[in-house]
Amino acid sequence: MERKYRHLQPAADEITPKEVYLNRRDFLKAMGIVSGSALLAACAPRGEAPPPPAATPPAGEYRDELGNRANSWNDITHYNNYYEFTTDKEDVATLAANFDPGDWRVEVTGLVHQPRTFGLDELLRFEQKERIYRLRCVEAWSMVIPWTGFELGDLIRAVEPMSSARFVKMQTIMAPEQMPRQARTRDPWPYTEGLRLDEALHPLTLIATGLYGEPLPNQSGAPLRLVVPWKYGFKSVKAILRIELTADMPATFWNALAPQEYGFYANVNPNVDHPRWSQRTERRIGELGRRDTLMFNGYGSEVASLYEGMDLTVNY
Ligand SMILES: Nc1nc2c(c(=O)[nH]1)N[C@H]1C(S)=C(S)[C@@H](COP(=O)(O)O)O[C@H]1N2
Ligand SMILES: [Mo]
Repeated sequence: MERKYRHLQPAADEITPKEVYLNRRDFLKAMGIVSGSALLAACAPRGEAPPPPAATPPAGEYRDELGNRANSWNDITHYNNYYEFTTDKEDVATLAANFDPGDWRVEVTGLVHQPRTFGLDELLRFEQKERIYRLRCVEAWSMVIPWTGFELGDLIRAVEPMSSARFVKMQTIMAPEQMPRQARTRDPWPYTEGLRLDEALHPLTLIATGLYGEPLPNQSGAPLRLVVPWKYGFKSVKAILRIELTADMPATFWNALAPQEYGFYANVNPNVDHPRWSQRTERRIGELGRRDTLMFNGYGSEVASLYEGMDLTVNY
């Protein structure tokens, strides 16, 4: 177990009987192997959405470090943003069900000493971790999601960044024959996102390969997607195919579509309104009423130092 971020793991031993905790830990330990083969199976050319977890997790077991209960599998996989398929959140699951990722490989290139293309099996060799993170969409809704995956930093260090590298650009697949809105619209596909290198190397920055210990379903970004919990959800690009280290800040999908509304940094900030709505509160899916939005989505003690000297009242 990683020490520094131990508090970001579920405090399971405090809130569940030891027996349940140990069983689940043992299960997760086996995950590296289990999810490896399961992921490969998920790549077989079939049109079935993966099943929900065999057993519903014991009530209260999955909580974030603030004590918030995780959203259900059903919430997390039936209320999605995935504009390659549709803008209707409840239709993503159905429309993405037949998406066939094929023999997925991730090209890591640009300002690195060891450019490399990774197969999924190789990526699953990076230490797999569980992280229960809040996801705050720029549209002012949120969820708590138990991801499994590895730190993006592990991948970046493996390709040895050059000292000239300052940013990391991440791109999804271009597959208009499978993704109806790529064929239908003139949006700047493929969906591209980026981070500053120090953000990408931050230990909270995850490449998720699973959800509730199951392989990532298509609607969640199979076979792998970024998760940056202190930023608005649109930064957490799904179905990553290509990662490039660059000297200059990369152009991004939402910034290209509406630069005055969606900045590059996009840190969750209740004090900076979206031009068309307030960001002060949010609707947690599955709850009545609204919650206060937290600065950096509640991860300020971990990440605020990355932005020292930056004017946080600006929508970057
Ligand atoms: N490729 C791609 N990634 C994407 C999006 C998208 O439309 N396409 N939407 C983003 C937005 S706006 C959000 S809020 C999150 C939603 O992730 P979820 O559907 O797993 O909750 O995915 C992000 N990643
Ligand atoms: Mo979003």
